[in-house]
Amino acid sequence: MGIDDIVVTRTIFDRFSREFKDCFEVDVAVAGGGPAGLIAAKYLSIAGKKVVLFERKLSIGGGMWGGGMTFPVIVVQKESKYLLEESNIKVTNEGDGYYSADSIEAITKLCSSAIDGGVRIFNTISVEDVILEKKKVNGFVINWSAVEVAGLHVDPLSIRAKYCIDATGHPAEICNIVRKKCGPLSTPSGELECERSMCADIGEKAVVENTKEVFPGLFVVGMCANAVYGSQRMGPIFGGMLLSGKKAAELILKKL
Ligand code: 48H
Repeated sequence: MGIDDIVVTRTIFDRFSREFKDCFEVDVAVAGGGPAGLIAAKYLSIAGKKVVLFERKLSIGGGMWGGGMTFPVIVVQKESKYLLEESNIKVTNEGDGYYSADSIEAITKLCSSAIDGGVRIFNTISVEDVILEKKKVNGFVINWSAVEVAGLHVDPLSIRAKYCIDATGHPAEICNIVRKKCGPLSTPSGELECERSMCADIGEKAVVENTKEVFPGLFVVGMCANAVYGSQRMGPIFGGMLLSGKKAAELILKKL
């Protein structure tokens, strides 16, 4: 039997349509598919919650691919290495409490285990705004990244979520939008603070402390949490990103 091009087209369109429609109303929506967003999404999903994750780029993984300065290795601390191992990522003990992993293995397996855990991931979709209802963030406003890149004036679509997560990393994109359009954040000044220069020791502790509800309905994880609350960056040590994602999942599970 030959291959019918139109059957291929119909299969792709119908399956996408089915899966996209299933994500119009979810428990949790995540903006950004870096390590922090993937871990948060995975642990929410394996706890039985319906989770959708939108990633602007074609590839999932954010800043983890490149390890440190493109050397494809990441470093984690003892207390976070179990989060790699739970995704079947090989971890090497380097002594003195430092552990290393291959960054490409780490990010591909984090993504794979999030999908196995039930997370629905859509790439090439950017979150460009939030739904604000009764002074609470209740979902994301989304558009094709290609529309964004081309600068086309195309109105977006929306999905509703009981809780949303800003996992957009350094630029803290969703928090910036919420501060501008919805009101003050739960930072001391109500504004986004300025991310601080490198100090891994402080930054790694801070990223877990800063993982919280930054505005009703919106949580921050990973590098975004330090950008919003004005804490240090930490370079290619990724334990804090993983622990932050796990903490966000636990905080949201208590609320759902
Ligand atoms: C959809 C979006 C949008 C949007 C952005 O940068 P990330 O890897 O973020 P984290 O917090 O998971 O990890 C941070 C880590 O990679 C890092 O940068 C570290 C540890 N830096 C330390 C240092 O000293 O520099 O991933 C964020 C993802 C990316 O894939 C973006 O493409 C995506 O979010 N994204 N997706 N809608 N509006 N904005």
